[in-house]
Amino acid sequence: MPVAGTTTLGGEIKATNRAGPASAPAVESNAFMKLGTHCAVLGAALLHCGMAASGAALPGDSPRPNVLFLFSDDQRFDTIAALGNSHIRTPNLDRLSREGTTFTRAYIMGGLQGAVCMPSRAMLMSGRTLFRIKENLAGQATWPEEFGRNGYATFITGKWHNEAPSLLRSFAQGKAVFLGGMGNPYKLPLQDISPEHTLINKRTSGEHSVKLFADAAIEFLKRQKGDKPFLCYVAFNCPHDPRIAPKSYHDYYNAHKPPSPPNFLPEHPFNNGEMTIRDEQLAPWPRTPEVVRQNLADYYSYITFMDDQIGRILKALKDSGQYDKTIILFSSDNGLAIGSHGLFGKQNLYDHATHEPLIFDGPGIPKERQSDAFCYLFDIFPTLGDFCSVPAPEGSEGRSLAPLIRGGAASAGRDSIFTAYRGLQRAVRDDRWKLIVYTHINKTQLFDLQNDPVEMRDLADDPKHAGGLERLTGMLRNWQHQLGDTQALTTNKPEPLAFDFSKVKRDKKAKAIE
Ligand SMILES: [Ca+2]
Repeated sequence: MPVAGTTTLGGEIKATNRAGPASAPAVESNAFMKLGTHCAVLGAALLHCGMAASGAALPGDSPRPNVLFLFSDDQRFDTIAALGNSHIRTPNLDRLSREGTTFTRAYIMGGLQGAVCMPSRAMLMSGRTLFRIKENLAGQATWPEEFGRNGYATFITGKWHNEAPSLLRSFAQGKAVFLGGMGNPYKLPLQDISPEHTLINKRTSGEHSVKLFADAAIEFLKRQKGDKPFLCYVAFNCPHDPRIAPKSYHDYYNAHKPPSPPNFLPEHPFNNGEMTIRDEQLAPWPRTPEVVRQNLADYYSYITFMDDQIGRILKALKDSGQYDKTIILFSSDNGLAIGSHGLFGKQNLYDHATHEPLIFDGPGIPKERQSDAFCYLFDIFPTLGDFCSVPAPEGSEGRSLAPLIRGGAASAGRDSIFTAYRGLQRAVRDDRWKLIVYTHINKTQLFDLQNDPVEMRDLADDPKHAGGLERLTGMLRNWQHQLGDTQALTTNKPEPLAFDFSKVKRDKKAKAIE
């Protein structure tokens, strides 16, 4: 049964935790809340040894921890049971969250095209902000390259969406690599990286790709004897559509369908500039609760299947004897609407599209902690670099979260988060308020996230909030200036506000947006 007050989709974890299960840790504003004596003892031990300040040495007998990087594809932030979703089963992600530190306000900066995965991953790998990346990373150094240069064995399995040259530059070893955006998991084209840094063994997956990626990671982990630290990057093509899991998972969720989200709408209330892109064509208009619930059931089936594969990888890590020397990281490249606000895709700036799960676990990472410090996915590698004594590649702009994790800082130094989608949408959020600007129609939305975490009550036209609107617009312009974003926030030739769905012919075989 859902916990009373639990927001399953679109809600903030902060609100969820307040009403959530007794075991769910609470969030303390821009700081950590310690739970239990264990982490307090660990924190004290860290300080006693001077490790928190040094940044290099960590508990355990290795000053250079391994990294197991688990990365999913299109997974919303609110799809982990331990973080307050009582409708999904994610026992292994739950365990990671309980045994580690979870950032509850992690975001992607957005995308300048519909296939948001590409810029998201380019930002992750390079540490660069949105307007300074090349999506194929040509001429831009990556963090895995730097790990390799600094003595790490680097390995990839799974999805790489930034083209072959940057892949071959970034990882020394690779097995079952999918170079692309999406595909049927049973028929996915896979390749390996040869010792000569070429792509070999091109084949079709045959088995489910998510299982094959876990198999490849397990095989790599079995080979590790501790003579050299490793970076093992496992990028699942899950839960990106087509959402096909083994039948038993679909059977379970078809019998236990999640409810439609609290911010469900049959149609988006105005033309956001991206009303009929392929992702939006995955369900007919008007959306119905039944169709949304079926899509969510398939989405959750796929996530639970991936969670079981993550369990296999974690067991292999334990069996390898490397578990206590390994930092485990879990995150996802972008979110998805699936019925929230009448949308289905990731081509918007509501929280469900840009807000990501982010968990750190392992040596030096306090257990059972959450932070609501503002962070971006391009902070992940700077953080890992900090823990692993790997210097930043040229151009990396992300900030290490390690001081926060170690408890020596109150925040990541940001008081707001900026997001962008093509030339169409810009948004900024601070601790309480969120502004979204639609540049092609001269429309602005203002949400009070404290009282309306699912972004349903637009206060932009309320004269009471005129001052707040001005303050946030100034904040947005300041971010644009800092990032080199020249997009005008208004237009002289606005498109009509309303969108007429009756004239749209839905293409059921619409070209994939990756
Ligand atoms: Ca994605």
